[in-house]
Amino acid sequence: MNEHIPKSHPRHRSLLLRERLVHGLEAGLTSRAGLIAHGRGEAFDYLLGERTHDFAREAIAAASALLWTARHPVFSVNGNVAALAGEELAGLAKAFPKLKVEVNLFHWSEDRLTRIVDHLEGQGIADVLGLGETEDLPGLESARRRMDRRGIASADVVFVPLEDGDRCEALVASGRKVITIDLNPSSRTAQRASITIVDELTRALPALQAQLVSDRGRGEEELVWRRTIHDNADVLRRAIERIRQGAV
Ligand code: PTJ
Repeated sequence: MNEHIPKSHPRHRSLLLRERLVHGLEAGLTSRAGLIAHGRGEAFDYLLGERTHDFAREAIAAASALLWTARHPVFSVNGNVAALAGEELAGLAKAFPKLKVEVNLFHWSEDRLTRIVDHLEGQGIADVLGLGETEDLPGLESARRRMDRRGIASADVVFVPLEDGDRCEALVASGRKVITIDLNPSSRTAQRASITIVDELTRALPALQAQLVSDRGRGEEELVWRRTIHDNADVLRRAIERIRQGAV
């Protein structure tokens, strides 16, 4: 699918991600609105210099500590995440088997949900949730209120990249800890989450995987300390400052 994008092209990586999304749309994984959401992300990535900054690395370290010390962590997948990062997510789930994966959609349809579950299981992720018995997240009217009983409904930590603000707020209000990946440090999700990784999804997930592997076997006390001292407001302030400086 990518043969027409030469490796030498200065925007090779960015064009490749667009291809993944277009392919996702054609395969019935991604919503049409997902293309627009991606464009917004691209603009912020451009302003951030398209690289992983220190403030993102700090958030990744805190996220790893929170995931290792969680009772039941669940990763929530939408149509964009499925199309962009199925492979990266499979790597993460393999390195950190405690993580359950659940499909949760804003533009809900059973057909798309089933396609995404099949796509992720085809990537090697076992027992993808979302099609089972659900209950509603209080305070949310959109289709994203659905929580699989075996997944988000019983989770203490929910990882929700590329999230909409209402759901993030409702998850936090329900007492759950929320980790997000969002290139816009001013979004409501970024501001409300417990830990915000301001970085591009497909760069952040392999970095998180490496961090989880390096934290394997680390003492509980150290991990709890790391997640406790993490200052999300400071991370967001530094990301906004980086955007103000302009792309270099
Ligand atoms: O598949 P569905 O039906 O659940 O719909 C999913 C979308 C993405 C359409 C829906 O969740 C949505 O509209 O999201 P928003 O509210 O546009 O939020 C997406 C956020 O993610 C924005 O702040 C973007 O800047 C950011 N973003 C987009 N692409 C990336 C990203 N952040 C990191 N990496 C990206 N690749």
